[in-house]
Amino acid sequence: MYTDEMLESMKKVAANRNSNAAMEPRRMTAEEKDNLLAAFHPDYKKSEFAELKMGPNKGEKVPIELASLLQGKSRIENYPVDLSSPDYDADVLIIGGGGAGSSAAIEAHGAGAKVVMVTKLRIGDANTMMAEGGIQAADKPNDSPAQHYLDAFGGGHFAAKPELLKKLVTEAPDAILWLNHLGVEFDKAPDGTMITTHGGGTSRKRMHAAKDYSGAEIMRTLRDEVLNRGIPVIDFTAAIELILDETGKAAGAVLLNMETKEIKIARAKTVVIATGGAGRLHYQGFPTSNHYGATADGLVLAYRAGAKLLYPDTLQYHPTGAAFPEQIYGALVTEKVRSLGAKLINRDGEVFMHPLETRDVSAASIIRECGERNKGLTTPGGKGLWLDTPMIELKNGEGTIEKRIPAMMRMFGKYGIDIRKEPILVYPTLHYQNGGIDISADCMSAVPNLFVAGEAVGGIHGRNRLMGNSLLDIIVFGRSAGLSAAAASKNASTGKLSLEHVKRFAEERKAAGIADPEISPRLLPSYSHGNPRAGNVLK
Ligand code: MEZ
Repeated sequence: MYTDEMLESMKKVAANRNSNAAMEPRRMTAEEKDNLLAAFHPDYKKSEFAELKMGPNKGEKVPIELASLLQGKSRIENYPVDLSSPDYDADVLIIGGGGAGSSAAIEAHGAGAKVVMVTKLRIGDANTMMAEGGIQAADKPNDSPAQHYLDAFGGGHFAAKPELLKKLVTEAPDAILWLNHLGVEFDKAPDGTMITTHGGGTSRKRMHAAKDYSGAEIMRTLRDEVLNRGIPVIDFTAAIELILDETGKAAGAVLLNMETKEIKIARAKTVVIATGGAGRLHYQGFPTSNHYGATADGLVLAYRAGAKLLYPDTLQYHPTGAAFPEQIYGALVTEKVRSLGAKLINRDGEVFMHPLETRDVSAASIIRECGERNKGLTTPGGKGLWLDTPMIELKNGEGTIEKRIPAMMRMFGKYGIDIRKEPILVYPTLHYQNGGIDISADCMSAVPNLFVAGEAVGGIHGRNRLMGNSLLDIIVFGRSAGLSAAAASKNASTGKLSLEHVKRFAEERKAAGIADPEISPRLLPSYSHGNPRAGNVLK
């Protein structure tokens, strides 16, 4: 299965393992990091960005694929939609069935609101389900939310919106308690204290985990809670346009049944967008760790309705996507593998960086090692280098891998790779959208009564996110969006439903001279013709 080059290189990795495991690689200086990012991080590749010609972020650069969707043609542009007799009526309409949407639904329901959730796949088909390594919270005696803030603010290049980051870190301990009470099976020591580890860029061990399927465990618990409460979940139903009222407030959504293609109307006093990320747009041709529905839909809907985006030009490439075998190309290899002691090793068996630099720095360093330095190995998808997993048991003792990262052991084991004995090949994979819809601390966007939570939000993490702060933000901001929306719905009445903003957007697009616009939101990725960057599967 392995190529000769891989087998030769593996011998060098094994020969150097003991000395590599014992060494402490130095951290890069701030200047080294800045230079590295500018030269090798995909966010700096100017040719991959396009300037928006219209909408609230006109004049700003975003990834080419996103520009095409944001300036796209509505699915209902030439399609008469009857708003006169809505199919669903809610106080709070939640768009998205992942961790943020579910947390919002639970809290809004708890506050007495009539909640309806719509999701284009099924509840739980979301990036939350695929998160592995853990969730951060400063709840140990040697730690504090202030310390958590400093780590995340620095890691995000001092660009996070202070009020959002403050909310994230101060509400984190309560988020963990909330999940624990709901039934999440966190890893605990025999005395009941939670086991915590480091992530890249953290100064304290504050990563709480459920082995290496933390997201699946959290999503399982949230989904049970939504269903046990009897909250209506309309699945296989995508929101394809927001509905506003005559004063410009969010008032519902036009829905598309993904199976029958029927159009339905949801009227609501408030709307929460929790549609997640964009990995399935495969920016710059990268593979992705994201779930099938991650196509930036919420950004498109909100943009058309007048909401501004913050940092839509910054993406996270997780340093360690699987680079081999081909069947799992791009799948997430959790950062917890490095937290437990595995180091990144080049073709010559050399450690070339500290394993727990922040993600953007780590990804850029791997790209440089495989590219300019030509110290990577050829894989079916391109290049890769080693993550020396056997080091974990050298450092922590036999049995650690099976106990702490069983999902990784299983994922590679399916292909005959025993990660306790052999290193694995990795390369950066598109993982997270750092930017998104701009919100205030109560989760409201620039469109009144339109709330946003989870990966669709921009600005919580600045221009780079630390591991475990995303599972945290879906809980903190999901809960908050649910509570804010429920409170706002008490004073809101549904006015006359309107899609005038969609018409106006079409006129603006024509005036901007955008020819042959793509239909958006994309809803599902297209893998036709072997080109994941091309096309729109649902016309
Ligand atoms: O926060 C994340 O993205 C995360 C926990 C990923 C991982 O490496 O496991």
